[in-house]
Amino acid sequence: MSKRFSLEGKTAFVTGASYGIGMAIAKAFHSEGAAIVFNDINIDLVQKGIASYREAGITASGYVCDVTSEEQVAETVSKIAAEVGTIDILVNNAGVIKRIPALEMTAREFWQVIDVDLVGPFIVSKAVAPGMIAKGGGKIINICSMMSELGRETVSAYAAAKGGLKMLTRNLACEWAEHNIQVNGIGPGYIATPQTAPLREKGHPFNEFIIAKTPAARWGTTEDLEGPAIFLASAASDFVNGHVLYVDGGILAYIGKQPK
Ligand code: NAP
Ligand code: GCO
Repeated sequence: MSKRFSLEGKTAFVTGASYGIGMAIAKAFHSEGAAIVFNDINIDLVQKGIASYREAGITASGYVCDVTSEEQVAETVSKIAAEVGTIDILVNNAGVIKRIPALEMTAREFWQVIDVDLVGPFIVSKAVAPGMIAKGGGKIINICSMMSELGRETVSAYAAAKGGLKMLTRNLACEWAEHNIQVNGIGPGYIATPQTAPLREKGHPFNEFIIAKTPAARWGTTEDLEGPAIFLASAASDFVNGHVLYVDGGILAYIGKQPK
């Protein structure tokens, strides 16, 4: 791979990366030479993640940290700087979803999603940026969603959070460009991970629905996200800023299969 996509000598911090999309992105970064750091919400997940990375030949550094806690995030970012190195690449991947009709969702449930999916990326970005500024630059990638652009029943809090995350991406891009920090997003389509497992159960109507709404006529895989993530984490994207790169098999371009 040409040097412009190299991540040699970089420290990459991927939040919520003990499995799923975050782990796939972290492994891709490692293949391009980055040192891998991740956090998750409890020690069991962190230990599971470290073991999974080790099985893939990766010595990853894992930390227990709730991205909604400013105190835990500040402590973790300091530990990473001391134990691994100042963070060059941040991927705000940690997230939750609650699929509840709006009329049935409590404000507390709504806030819980906003807290992790929108406030969390703000907290972690704010904690990591000073180190990037001191180093002369960095890369921040926010994991957005189809719901950054589209709505659907039962995911009002998640869509509000991911829509806000798109605008947070654009705003931080504007504020930190002068420090050579590029802030972009990746908007995955419907990806086969534990988060979407309920929607892919055999015979679930949503499974057929999504395949019909996707020109590529398939669910995405975490591997589909690896190349776009390497691009946005590398020098190849140094003049890309405030952009959300949708990796969706064409969903956002598609009005839907025309009746035969
Ligand atoms: P996921 O289950 O959403 O993974 C999220 C990870 O973040 C889990 O390890 C989770 O731990 C962790 N996490 C949750 N709350 C946290 C907190 N407060 N602090 C730290 N870590 C926390 O699975 P995924 O599908 O890989 O999703 C990863 C990201 O991609 C999410 O932001 C999601 O919204 C986004 N996304 C997913 C899809 C898709 O189709 N799968 C599409 C578009 C965007 P727990 O296991 O304990 O919850
Ligand atoms: C849902 C799904 C989606 C995906 C993803 C799509 O219930 O609609 O979970 O929200 O997770 O965000 O991009």
